[in-house]
Amino acid sequence: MSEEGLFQSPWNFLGMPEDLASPQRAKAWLLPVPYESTTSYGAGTRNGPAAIIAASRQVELFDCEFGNEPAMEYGVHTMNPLGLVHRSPDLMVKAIEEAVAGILSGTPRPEVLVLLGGEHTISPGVARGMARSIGKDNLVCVQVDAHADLRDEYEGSPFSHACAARRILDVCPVFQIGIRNISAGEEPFRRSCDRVHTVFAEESTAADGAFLKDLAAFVRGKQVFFTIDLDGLDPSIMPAVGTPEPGGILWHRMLEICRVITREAAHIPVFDVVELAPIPGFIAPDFLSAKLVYKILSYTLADLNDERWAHDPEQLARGTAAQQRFEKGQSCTHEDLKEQLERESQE
Ligand SMILES: [Mn+2]
Repeated sequence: MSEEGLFQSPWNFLGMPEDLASPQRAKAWLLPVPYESTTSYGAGTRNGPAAIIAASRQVELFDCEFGNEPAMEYGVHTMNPLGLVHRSPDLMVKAIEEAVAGILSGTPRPEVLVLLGGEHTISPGVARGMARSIGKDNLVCVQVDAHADLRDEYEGSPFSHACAARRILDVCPVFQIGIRNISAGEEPFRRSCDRVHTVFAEESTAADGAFLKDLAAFVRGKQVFFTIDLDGLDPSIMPAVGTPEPGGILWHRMLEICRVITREAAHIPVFDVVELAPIPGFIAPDFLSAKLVYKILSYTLADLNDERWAHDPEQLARGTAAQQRFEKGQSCTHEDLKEQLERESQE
């Protein structure tokens, strides 16, 4: 008996068919890390990864911006969730470091690894694991967040979620976007530290997007660890976080940020999406998170070489060649697009 039609798509990110979800075939690997321990206000981030995977099965694989189904080319392997260590945050961070370093230097290994949190505490472990496997000479971090997270210690732990960026700074420089919550103790450190560049929320959301040029320069030619604390987004589109702060980044600006990074960086070996605390019965934030992960994967892995897909705001507004064709009602396969781009580059 054929299973086709009788059963739903596999229970993995995007509901990928088994062959495209195998570690041998998939260029993207997804590691759920449902860790929650030091959360200070609203709880529930331990439910984040499962909610994102559940929502992702409803995300349309066809992406208008690309004019095809990017995931069907690169494939996504959903790993079993990481074993959790509850004895102390520093032991959990250590476990994540081991896991990330192991995955990035293993065979087979992903071109892009995504970690789904869980609380932001996991991110310093990611940075350390990356430094171990790919070195830290060319490594930088871009952080989207409402909070500077520059405390050296919080509630007795240097590995609290409130110290995430400070611990990443131990490894590599950090470019922060969307910040609108910083403490009196953090601000002098921020000003004195030349390894951290902070774009506060007002500038992050300004219509001209002037900071995108600084971002482009920061990531250009670098290996980038992109860490997304979902509370960097505005609570109007992302209320399902422990500490919602008004005045955050909206969807299209978030995509602009992602395009600039993927366009300018040498590579994004790892990114994480953390702090989703699902609200029972309210699925929009879960869906947004899933779609954001899919978008970043496609920006990173879809084999597009569109020179016009640059960081210039006007060009971003015009979209990719694929999107322009889609909007004109012209169907556009990936092969069509590659041919078109090759033709145009020769002209
Ligand atoms: Mn935050």
